[in-house]
Amino acid sequence: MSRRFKLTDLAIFGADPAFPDYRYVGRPNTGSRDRLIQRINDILDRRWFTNNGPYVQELEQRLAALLNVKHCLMMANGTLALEIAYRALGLTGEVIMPSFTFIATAHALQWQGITPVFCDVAPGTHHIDPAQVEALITPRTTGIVGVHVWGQACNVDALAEIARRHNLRLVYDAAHAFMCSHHGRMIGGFGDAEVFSFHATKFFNTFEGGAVATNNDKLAQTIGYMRNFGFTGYDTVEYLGINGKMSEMSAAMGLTLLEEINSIIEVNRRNYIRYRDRLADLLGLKLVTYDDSEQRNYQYIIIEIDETLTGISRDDLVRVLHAENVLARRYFYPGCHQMEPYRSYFPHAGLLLPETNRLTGQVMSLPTGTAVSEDDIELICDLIALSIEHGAAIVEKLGEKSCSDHKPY
Ligand code: T4K
Repeated sequence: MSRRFKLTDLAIFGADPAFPDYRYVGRPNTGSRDRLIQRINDILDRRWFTNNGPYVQELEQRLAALLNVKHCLMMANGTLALEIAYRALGLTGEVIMPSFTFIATAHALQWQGITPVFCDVAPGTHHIDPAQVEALITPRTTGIVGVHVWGQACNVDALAEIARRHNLRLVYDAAHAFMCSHHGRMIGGFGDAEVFSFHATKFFNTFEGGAVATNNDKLAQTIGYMRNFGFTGYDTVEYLGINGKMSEMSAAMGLTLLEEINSIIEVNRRNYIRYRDRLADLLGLKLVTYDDSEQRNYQYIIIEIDETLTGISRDDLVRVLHAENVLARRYFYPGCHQMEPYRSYFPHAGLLLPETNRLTGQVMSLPTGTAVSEDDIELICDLIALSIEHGAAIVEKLGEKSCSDHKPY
């Protein structure tokens, strides 16, 4: 692995890739193997594998304390957690949500016959625009879903006010925002409920997993029943339920990673600062910055590429990096409204989403986390700087090749 300083050092011009193996966005953090194996042995000895086992209960208590919420219900994954939260809150008809999010936020609604109504992001932010939310409310609207994109809170005050005035339920997709605060208060306690993802690619993972956090006792009880088929007693079913339970193996992973959570965040922060310092002077490249006065997980390194200034598009930059084995990702490309079934249901939705359309064409995510070294970041930044310096030559070389030509793993 060596620094890259001239155009012919780039793999698209025939050089060896900068990295011999892939650098990923979303490489899982692993934690102490000894502690995990110890817990797995406990699980095997106990022969209690799932259904509200002791590790799940312990994790729920620890997370509720960390997030300063009354209830944190562990789930099999974030998508099921969203579905159960939506259902337990009685959402029906239409629900307003941003299109600039991972597809699961929308699918969890549509899966239950609820229509996601796509809202634009507020200019200058990556978050749902409260002014447009208000304009999208109809007699069929029952709720709003805000997404704390990149771990930064969306406009919770404005959304709470709109929800109160129109008697709507308010849910937050907090999949990116575990261990993040807003005005000093931990994300998890806003709205009627907040939903986390603990998928392998999140900085805190339980292999697959998720949670619903809420301060509402009745809602927590309903969610608890719904994630276990609706059972309220040994032989009694009172709700339409599903299997949303977290397994003991997943909880063991969560408890193990929790022991190292601060050092993982510290690595993410160190990586963020290194990227921030190295990318600061590149014209046309804007890094999403984190306000250090809040608690942050720093798990996403997000840049926006303005091609009119850089001379190279976001997609061409992704192609250059992929050739170097740096698997940067386009997010949230192409936007929920451009994916099926929504693209067919609402073919003109994009007309109301100019900011979302701009962002989905400009935003990308760079590798970080404990699997990425400081030297890796130096080299990735060299490659980005070189690509911007020689934008025109790269664009000519790449021609019309599509960014989705390959998924290289
Ligand atoms: N809401 C939001 C805002 C979300 O971001 C998500 C999930 C959800 C809701 C739903 O929560 P879950 O139901 O997932 O708990 C990934 C994840 O699958 C997904 O969890 C995540 N968001 C989303 C942003 O990213 P893909 O399609 O990008 O995954 P994939 O397979 O391409 O993996 C990403 C990268 O991670 C790859 O470069 C390889 C690497 N990787 C992945 C896995 C699974 C590893 O190195 N090891 C692994 O085990 O969706």
